[in-house]
Order: sequence, then structure tokens, then C-alpha cells
Amino acid sequence: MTGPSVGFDIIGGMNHLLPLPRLIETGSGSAEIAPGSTVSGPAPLTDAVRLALTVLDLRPGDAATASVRVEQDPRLGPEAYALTIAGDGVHIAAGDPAGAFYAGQTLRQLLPAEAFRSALVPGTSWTIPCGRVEDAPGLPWRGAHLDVARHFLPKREVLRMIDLMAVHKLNRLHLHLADDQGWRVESRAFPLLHEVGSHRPRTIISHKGEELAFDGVPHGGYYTLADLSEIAAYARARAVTVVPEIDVPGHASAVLAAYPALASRPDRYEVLDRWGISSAILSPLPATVDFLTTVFAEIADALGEVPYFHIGGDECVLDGWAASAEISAYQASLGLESTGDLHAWFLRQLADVLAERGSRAVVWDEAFVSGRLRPDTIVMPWRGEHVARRAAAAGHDVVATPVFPLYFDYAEAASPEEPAGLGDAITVSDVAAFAPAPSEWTEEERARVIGVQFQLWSERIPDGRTLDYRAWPRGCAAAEVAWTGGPAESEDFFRRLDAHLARLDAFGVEYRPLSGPRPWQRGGSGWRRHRPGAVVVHDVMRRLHELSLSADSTRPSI
Ligand code: TNX
Repeated sequence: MTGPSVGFDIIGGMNHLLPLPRLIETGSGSAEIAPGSTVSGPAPLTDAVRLALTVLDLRPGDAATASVRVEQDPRLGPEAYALTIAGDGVHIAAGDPAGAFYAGQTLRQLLPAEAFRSALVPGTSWTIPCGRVEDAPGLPWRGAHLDVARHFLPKREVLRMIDLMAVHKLNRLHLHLADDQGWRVESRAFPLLHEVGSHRPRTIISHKGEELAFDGVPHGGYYTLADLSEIAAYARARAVTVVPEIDVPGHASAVLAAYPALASRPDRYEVLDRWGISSAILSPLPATVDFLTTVFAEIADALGEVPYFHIGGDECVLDGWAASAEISAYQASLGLESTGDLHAWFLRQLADVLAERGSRAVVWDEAFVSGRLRPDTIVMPWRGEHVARRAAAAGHDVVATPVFPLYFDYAEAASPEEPAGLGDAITVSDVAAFAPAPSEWTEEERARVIGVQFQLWSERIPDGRTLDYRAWPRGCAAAEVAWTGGPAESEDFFRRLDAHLARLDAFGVEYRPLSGPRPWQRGGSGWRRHRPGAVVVHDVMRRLHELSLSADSTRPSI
């Protein structure tokens, strides 16, 4: 550590932090943390700081000589920290390891962008400007959703996503592990789930309204239970909680390809090779609840702590239930009037099972609309603010997940230059301007908004490179909104983002440049060509109105 060096040209100063901290006081002069220097303090906190600054290879040392001194301050809340940089070194105060980790991440942003590489680049000056940052999150749930069902992402991509989440102080990784197009986790109790459900022989490449065309390429993959344990532990060390999702009772083709006896209608099922809403649905009979109880337990045991478990509940075509005499008799025996009631009852059973194991259920908003949720169930209102407000008013905790502007499977521009998106256009500005708890809501309703989460549905995200392009820099804007709790101040945000993109470059992220795709990121003229103007969400909405669930007049309309 050197003394203050007044007049030194410090790249970025303190005013390029992203997400924006609560308080920044710029000091004068600078300090230096040489690679291999020492850090002192209680182990859970110093371990977190060292992990955030891996490139510097900080060693444990003692307080008298350490370059970075960390202390626990019980007055600071969860995830909060204070970071002081003075001529005689760096001082971090945090209430918990997450706070210390975030102090480390902020410190990393104060260093040159080379701090985001995986190894030291010779000639870098590890200088930091003097000053102080006091910081705490605006919202406790700052999420990224990865759909690993439509296109499988190998474990290394998931771990890398966790690293990138950590850079942005995002703390919930929602893994969509099952859908019509694939089941993505090992089951020892029901091995056909991963043996049969995890792959398909081909994938659709045509778009809506075009002649059907397929790629003729098999696609698949799944995480072993050991992989899940590893992912969860890797995430936990980086202040990220994994939220698994097994989407039921709809989106069930892959499960039913493996175990057709769980269907409401006897048939042959296949792992789907195309997108859209399918009518494959699990039966709501007790055998299904028992089956899922076992599967949930396997997943939860592998993950370790599972405070939240997502059970889907979206886009269910309930005709199969109405057509089954056995299911209708079961419905009548429970005194339930409609298949919509049965849908709610089924999800309630599962939420109760999860509660017994210490997990809160999370659902997409259709499950709220169909009523009877446990009061502690968290709702993800993907269809927008209207349903979000209703869930909040009904007393549910809500994580804002609206299609606009948080569906990052939509293209950034309605341009044929873009790679194919599921719709368009959702820009970085749209995301940065998002207000998770609108000011016209009542105070009680606003207080129910516990978070913000962006969704990376992967129908058109076949690999990690496309994932980078779709996720960043819109993810930077979502992280800013989640961390501060409200919309970003646009001009200041884009100024800080400019510096932040150099960090993503150093990290090796193939993000979408603000000016548009690089030549090799364009959609081209083949299967990856974007069809501008395809605002798919409108089709989805219309379709939902046609479904028995939302058409049921005894239910509130969406
Ligand atoms: C709707 S959001 C879905 C997903 C699709 C997505 C595409 C939700 C609960 N269901 O199944 O992948 O739209 O944008």
C-alpha cells in the first residue's frame, strides 16, 4: 500500500460504479493493492472478499500490516457494507458475508478493468481512488432466470452466469429445469426422467406462420444431482441462492414421455421439438402429488438449503382434466366446482409439501389468478403490472417479472440485423426506466414488491454466446433497478455503463454493443434471422383468454 498520490490519473474515479451505491464520498489521492497483499478479519467475511477479488490473490494476514482490513458490524443489515479507501489501506465493514462480498465487488470496480480478467495482465497498476462507499440493496430479490429446458446450458455456462451475477450484485438464480422440450435433472427415484426426458431428436427452426422446418440435430443434457449440489455451493459462496423450478402441471411433455401414466389422458407423449403452449398436462390425482413430492425432495436434498422452490403453474390447458371421468369424480369428491379450482388445489398441495420441508413456493401469476394460494407463496406476475398489483393487494410477496421490459428473449431492436428474438423490442433504456413498484400503488402494495428478475427463456437462445448477447447489457440495467429499488437516472446510468462495458470486455462477455450487433452477432439470412415486429406476447395473451383456466367466468379475468 502506498500513501496518497495526489494528482494521479485514476481511471474512472469513484463515479463509475454499477449498480449505483447509496452513498459515494470521493476523497483525494489514491491507494494501491498489490497482487498477493494481505487481508485481515473474521474468516467468513475475508473469504468472501478474497473470492470477489480472486485475480489479486489476496492472502490472509494480520490487522497490523494488512492492505485490506475487514470487520463485522452488526449494525449493518443483510448484504450491506461500508468501504473506505484511505492512504493507509482499505477498510471494509459488513454485517454478513454477502455484504463483505459486495464490498469486494465494489472494490473490484474501483480497480482497472483488468480486475475482471482471470489472470494478472503485466503492467497493470492496481490503484484505487480514496473515498468512501456506503451501500445496501433496495430490494432483497435480484434475480436472473435461466431456461435450461428449451435449450440445455452446460454446467460451465451456469457457473459463469453466477460469476456475472455476482459482478452485478444479483442474488437469485432461477433455474427453469423442466418444460415440454426437456427435463434437465437426474432422478434416482425415477430415472426415466433424465434418461428419456432430457433429449429430443431435433428442434424447430421455422417461425410462426412459416412452413414447418427442423434442424435435424439432436439436443439434450441434464445436471446430475452432484452437479446441482456443486452449482448451489458455488452460488452460495457468491451470495446467490438457486431457486429451482419444476413447472407443473402444464408444460409436461418431457415428464410424460418418461412416465405417461402420470397423464390425465392416456396417450403416447414425446419430448417436444417445437415451441408454444402444449396441452400435455399432469393428472392432479394423489399419485402425481406423491411422485412430485419425491422428485422435489431429491432436488432439494441436492441443493442443500432451498428457501424457495418454484412450481410453475403457468399456461395450463385444463381440457384434459375435464375430459377424464376419474379426474372429474376426484374433483367432485373434493367439493371443487371447476377445473380451475382443481388447478389451484393441486398447486396448494405441492406448496404445503414444500412448506413442510422449509421451502416457500413460488408460482407464475396464473396460479395466483386461479386462487387459493398459501399466503406465503411468492408470485411472479409475468403478464404485467395489472396482475402484479392484484397479487400484491391480496397480500402476496411479488417479484416483478413482466414481459415488458424483463423478457430478455425479446430482441433489443425491431431490426433484421438482430439475431432471432421471440418478439421485440426491449432496449437497455426500457429496462433502466422500469419501476418495479409504481408510485400510483398504495404503500402496502408497494411494500409487497420484494424484487425484480429478468427472464432468459431459451427458445431462441441455443448457446452461451447467444445468452451473453441477450443478457448483457440489459442485465446491467436490471441489476441497477433491483439494487437501487427504482428506475435509473438515464444519463448517469449510461455514463457509468460505458465504463462498465470495459469490465465486461475484460471478463470476456460477448454482450450486445449499444450501437447494435457486431457483424458476427447478426441474425444473417438463415435460421437465426429475426422477424421484426413479432410481438409474441400479444398472441400469448389472446391464447390465455381462450384457455379454460382464464375463460372460467368464476375466476377473475386477467
Ligand atoms: C411465456 S412466462 C412462457 C414461457 C415462454 C415465454 C417466451 C411463462 C410463465 N411462460 O413458457 O418461454 O413466454 O417469452
